[in-house]
Amino acid sequence: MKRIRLGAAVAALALAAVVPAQAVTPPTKLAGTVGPGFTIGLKKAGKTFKTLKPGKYSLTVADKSGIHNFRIKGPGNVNRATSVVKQGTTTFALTLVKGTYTFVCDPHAGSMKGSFKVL
Ligand SMILES: [Cu+2]
Repeated sequence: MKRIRLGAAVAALALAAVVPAQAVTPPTKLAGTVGPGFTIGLKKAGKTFKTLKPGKYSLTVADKSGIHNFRIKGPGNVNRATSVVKQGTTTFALTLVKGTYTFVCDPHAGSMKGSFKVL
């Protein structure tokens, strides 16, 4: 028993030593906006897009209205949103997997919406 536990401890230490040595890729930045009019948008490096690659993203949403919000929803249990009544800037850490993601303003989901695919 002791030997097994020691083995596990050594394995854990070895893993801890290896993981930080790997290059950590910073998350790709995305910028979402909603309001002040009836507009919602999402950009990467200042441009709209239709597709992204799977991976880690940092989404900063500028919510510029007290009657709109910004919700992003899709595969991998992604479902994050800003408040409808509050304004301000919020950053979400997202892990995107293959599939279709949508972003909407909940109170006006019929008209204020967009989507993109992760391929
Ligand atoms: Cu709205």
